[in-house]
Amino acid sequence: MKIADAKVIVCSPGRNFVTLKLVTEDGLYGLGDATLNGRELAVASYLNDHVLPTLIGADARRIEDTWQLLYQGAYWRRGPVTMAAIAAVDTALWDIKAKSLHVPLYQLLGGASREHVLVYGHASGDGIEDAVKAVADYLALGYRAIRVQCAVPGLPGTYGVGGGKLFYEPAARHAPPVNIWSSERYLEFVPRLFARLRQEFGPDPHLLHDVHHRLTPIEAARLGKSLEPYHLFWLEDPTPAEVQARFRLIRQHTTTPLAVGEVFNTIYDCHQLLEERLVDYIRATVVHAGGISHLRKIAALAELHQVRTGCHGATDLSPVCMAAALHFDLSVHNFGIQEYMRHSSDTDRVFPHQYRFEAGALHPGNAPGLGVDIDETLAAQFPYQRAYLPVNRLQDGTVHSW
Ligand code: KDG
Ligand code: MG
Repeated sequence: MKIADAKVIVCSPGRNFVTLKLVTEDGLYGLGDATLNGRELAVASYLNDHVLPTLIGADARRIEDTWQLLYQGAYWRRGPVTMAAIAAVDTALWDIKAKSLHVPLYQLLGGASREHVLVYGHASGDGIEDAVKAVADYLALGYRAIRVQCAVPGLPGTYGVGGGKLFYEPAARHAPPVNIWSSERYLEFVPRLFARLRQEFGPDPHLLHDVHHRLTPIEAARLGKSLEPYHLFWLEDPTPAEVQARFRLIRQHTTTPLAVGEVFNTIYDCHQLLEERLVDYIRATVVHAGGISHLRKIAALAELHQVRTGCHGATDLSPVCMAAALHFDLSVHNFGIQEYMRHSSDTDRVFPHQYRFEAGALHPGNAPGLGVDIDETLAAQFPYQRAYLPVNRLQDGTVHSW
């Protein structure tokens, strides 16, 4: 089963997506997401200029061998561009293999470990009472787990405040938007937000919060401690994780569960966090962590240390990635939760998919392969638009993590 054709499809149905399509000599095809928000064309070039010419004529059944060849064979290791490109090839090959065997992908990954996949949605507000209303709206839709972000009083443009829609798009055309940040104001505000949410909704809904890498370890420890009475499902990315040992300090001070890893590319980014059990959920997902093959290795290491998965699932991860993540989530034993930020209707039309939301959970469906397709004619009507993620500055102008 040789790979006969390979193409990269770049489109922008509401936002940019990079999709790899591999076609075999038998006419089967598989899809892989290669989207890297704000740096999309770098991955498209990596695939077009360097990877795809080496894949034509290769055996589509040799998934692990292809992964190792692309990883070790490049000599230059890791990094988001390389790993998104490898992920796309890996995902497309798993799609082809499952289609060739006429089974949904999760059957090849060990079969279903559960009936469906618990997901969380994104509620937000310009003030605490707006956020309370947004959470009520999500509960009415059937969600059982909700991430809550809220504009910090006195700060323009707080991360994650989405204007009342079911999806939130931080990337903007032409130039990076500039947000202004104050950790002092944020640390004073967030415990008040969650106190109000628990007062309104009681102990049952799972509540999550994303710090988006903005605090120092001791500030993160303070936040985790002050949120303990409101028992969050998780506190996400409390501090940047390039130095994994930073999490020791947070861990010494708080029992609030921690989630980290949406920007991780390989197991080497998180092995210490897992081995020392410095986090409770690992957020790496298919497109940014080397595909299904590599993500399974991360999950296996996490399982050894009782860390559960919580795959990234924001709007910039295409329905191809979402479908792949759902097959993975359904199969691994140590699944925790899946982020599910909905896509625009244009995106859903370009990527028809089988996965369905019901009662706060998703199921990938039982179509052979991933259960997701791309309408190339429609995709061509939405050409690429250059877009940038925001940058963040402190009130005195200093650049800060966004
Ligand atoms: O591209 C960046 C987004 O995916 C990210 O900001 C979303 O932090 C995020 C999340 O938790 O969904
Ligand atoms: Mg996040």
